[in-house]
Amino acid sequence: MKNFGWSQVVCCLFLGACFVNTAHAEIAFDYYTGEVQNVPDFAALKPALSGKIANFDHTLGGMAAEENYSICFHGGLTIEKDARYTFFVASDDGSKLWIDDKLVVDNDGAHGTEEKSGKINLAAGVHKLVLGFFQGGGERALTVSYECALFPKKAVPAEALLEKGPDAIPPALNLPGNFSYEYYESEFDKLPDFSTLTPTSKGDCDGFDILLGGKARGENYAIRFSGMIKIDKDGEYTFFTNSDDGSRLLVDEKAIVENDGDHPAEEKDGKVTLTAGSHKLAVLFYQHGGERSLQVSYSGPDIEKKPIPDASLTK
Ligand SMILES: [Ca+2]
Ligand SMILES: [Ca+2]
Repeated sequence: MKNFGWSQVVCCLFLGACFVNTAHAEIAFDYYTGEVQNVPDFAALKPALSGKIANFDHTLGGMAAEENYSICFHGGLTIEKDARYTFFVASDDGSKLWIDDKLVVDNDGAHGTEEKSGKINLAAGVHKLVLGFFQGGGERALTVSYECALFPKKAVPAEALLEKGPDAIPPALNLPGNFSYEYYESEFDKLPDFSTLTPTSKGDCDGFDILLGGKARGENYAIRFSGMIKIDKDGEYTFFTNSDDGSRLLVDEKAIVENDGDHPAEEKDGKVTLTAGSHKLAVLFYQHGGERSLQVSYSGPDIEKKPIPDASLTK
């Protein structure tokens, strides 16, 4: 009898553990019908359906229509360790990811499958997560991944999601980025003379993040990124900026890439001969209206053209 009793207890504990895990591996959703061109302001709309679902299932287990709908997933995200995280959202059509009310990934607009990323410092614990998604016509897709120094890029597992986020936003973790920024809020139609302006804010950033972890507004601002680039080998290097709107890249305070003026995403390049060691690197960028983007790449001895890796940048 005693043994039977123990096995019942063990069985109950086991089932209890399973039940808890299942209940946590779901996120709340609100589903909205209607044609949109961007992730809508969900607060202004009335959902056609609400509930909870395992992971970010953009078909809602087959309950969603095939076209012309949007979903607001909302709940909690469990983070195991303090770190700076990069989040990736690949979607068809548009998506936006907020963590602790900060816009981390902006992948909005009507488009085929496209991936965008953004970075945020997160302390261990539960964080508030909101993921907006919409599907216009044709194909549809939605994948959310993340990475940090502790693990390589992987899909956010269902086990990390909770139906309800924390009531209060956890305080931001003050991890330094590898680069510095000065951010200026004003309307520009070409790069300003930054030396005559007072920055709206400044601080640390990771590489050339024009969203500044969600701190930048959507339009009418400029950023001066600055720091050092580590060069491993003497030789001639080509730098590239692909930007919307204008940008300029300077090495050791000399302009190498000139890509100024209002324009959609456009790439320009320039060459410079560098010795092995650390060199000053600055990238100036501004966003006027509409779309915005910035990619900074380089090529050189033994380096095929690629985005400048985070590991080569320091403050
Ligand atoms: Ca689509
Ligand atoms: Ca623009």
